[in-house]
Amino acid sequence: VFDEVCETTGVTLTRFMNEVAILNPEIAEITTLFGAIDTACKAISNLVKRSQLPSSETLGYQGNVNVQGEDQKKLDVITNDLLKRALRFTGRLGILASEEEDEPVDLIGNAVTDSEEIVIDEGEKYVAVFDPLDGSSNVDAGIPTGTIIGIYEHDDCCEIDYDCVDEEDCTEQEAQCLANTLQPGTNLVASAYCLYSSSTFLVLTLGNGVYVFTLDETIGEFVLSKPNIKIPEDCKIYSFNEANLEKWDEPMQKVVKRWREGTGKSGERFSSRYIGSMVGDVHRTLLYGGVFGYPADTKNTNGKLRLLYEGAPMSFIMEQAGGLSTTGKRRVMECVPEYVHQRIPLVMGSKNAVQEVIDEYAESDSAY
Ligand code: P6P
Repeated sequence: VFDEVCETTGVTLTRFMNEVAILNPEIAEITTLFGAIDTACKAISNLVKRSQLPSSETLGYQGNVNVQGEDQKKLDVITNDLLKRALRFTGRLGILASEEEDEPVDLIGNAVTDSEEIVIDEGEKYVAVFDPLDGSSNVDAGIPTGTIIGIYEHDDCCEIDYDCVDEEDCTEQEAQCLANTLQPGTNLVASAYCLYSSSTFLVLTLGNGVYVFTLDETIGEFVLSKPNIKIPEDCKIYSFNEANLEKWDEPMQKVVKRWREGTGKSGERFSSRYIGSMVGDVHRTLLYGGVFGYPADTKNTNGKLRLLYEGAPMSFIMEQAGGLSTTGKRRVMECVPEYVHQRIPLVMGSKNAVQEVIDEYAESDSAY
């Protein structure tokens, strides 16, 4: 379906989504959401680029600490509000969860733990989970940052065997489940990230391949630049914060040391590339091949990255491009979040290199 429509580079995202909607009426409403994502990412790109100007209103810290315990930058708050507003006014969204929100909220801002307050109207059939500006601590130094978005459908809840019969009986977890936010990555219907770097790239999948759009600022449109991309199966780049190496578990240390020494499956000595901003590291991995990861360590016993709005959406894109994404023992896409801000160890990228990690863990009794 996509081939005859979407192999034409230069097609704008708007036209791409219109054609997808014509050919796939059942997902036409998702294309409406991407209209909002398109606009929001252009606006965030502009905010990021201008954020370092002395006249910018977005410099510095908001003065709050978010649920992650991180000092919230003004840009974190502004981009979160911008994305929420853009998605909310599509009329297609029932619930949204964000790294910058303590709990998932409905369209009018009710936290889902007040489950009797949840307002989900007919037609609001999607749940959006997102990190509005991942890597924002890097923005002052001009290092790439990004927005990560996952889209789920309002599923018949409690596939997770909660015993919540009706909303009054629900615990906070069950209320969140009720609000359909705690779904595994295998339930994703779409994922996207926007990378704010030397260019602004919007990379998306609707479950049928990965499409890269580049922002052409002369016309103010994202244009298709790499249709249906596939990650190289072999690679010579690993991308980890090696300062943590001695704190990783044994299987992870063994594999990375082999890649360093050139004694891994490929027999090639790998180079290390790491910018400490997930969207930038994953995008380079997707295009050049490689393995990006943030394993568990003795300090971050569940790793650092969030399953719901970082690990799962990025894993969906990586797998759709022919790559793999694992915790070591489990496919990241199959991990069911127990709570919204759950962290997950992950290693993703070129199939053959990630398979080395999976094989090493299979022989170990590691927890992950
Ligand atoms: P570290 C940015 O803060 C982030 O959440 C991801 O974008 C990035 O991959 C990771 O943390 C970097 O963490 O501990 O290496 O600085």
